[in-house]
Amino acid sequence: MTIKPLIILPDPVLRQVSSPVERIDADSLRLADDMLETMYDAPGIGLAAIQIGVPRRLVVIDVSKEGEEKKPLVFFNPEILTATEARSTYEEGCLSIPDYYAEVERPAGITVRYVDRDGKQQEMTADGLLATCLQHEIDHLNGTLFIDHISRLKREMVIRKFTKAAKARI
Ligand code: GNR
Ligand code: NI
Repeated sequence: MTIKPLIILPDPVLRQVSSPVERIDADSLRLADDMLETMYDAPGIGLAAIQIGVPRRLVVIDVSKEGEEKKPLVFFNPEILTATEARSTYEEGCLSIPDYYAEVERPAGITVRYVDRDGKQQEMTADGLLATCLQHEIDHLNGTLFIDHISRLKREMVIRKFTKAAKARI
């Protein structure tokens, strides 16, 4: 397994729409394992393939609490089937927007359809942090970032800050 470098705002790669994973083979399973290792190293609770520069519809998540047993989840081609009317608000962060956090309101519960590591179609109903994280990751597959859900003023401030930092690094 390999820890991969993370793509950081304002890299336009983050705005790409990812394509479906065609088949669950050794390559796609290795990609999932590399993503899990990269996520645990960061550390983060979720990662979309595009965050390591791979435009494929693949998400990994682990929302287990520290000190508890790890619970790695892998979702190929996840799709939201239903969302609750009820909303919940979490302070979100993103490994592609380091050290910036903001409250985002999203549906409190969702049902997702996805393909698992064995290539089997599955459905999962999620609430709490898992529901929020799944929506954050599925947004990445569509080129959407959590800052797209905050005020334009805040979003433009964050983008400006990260654009300046990127220019200073070149
Ligand atoms: O590590 C992460 N924490 C987090 C906290 C609240 C809501 C969503 C997340 S996902 C984020 C990792 C990440 O950037 N995934 O794309
Ligand atoms: Ni993110």
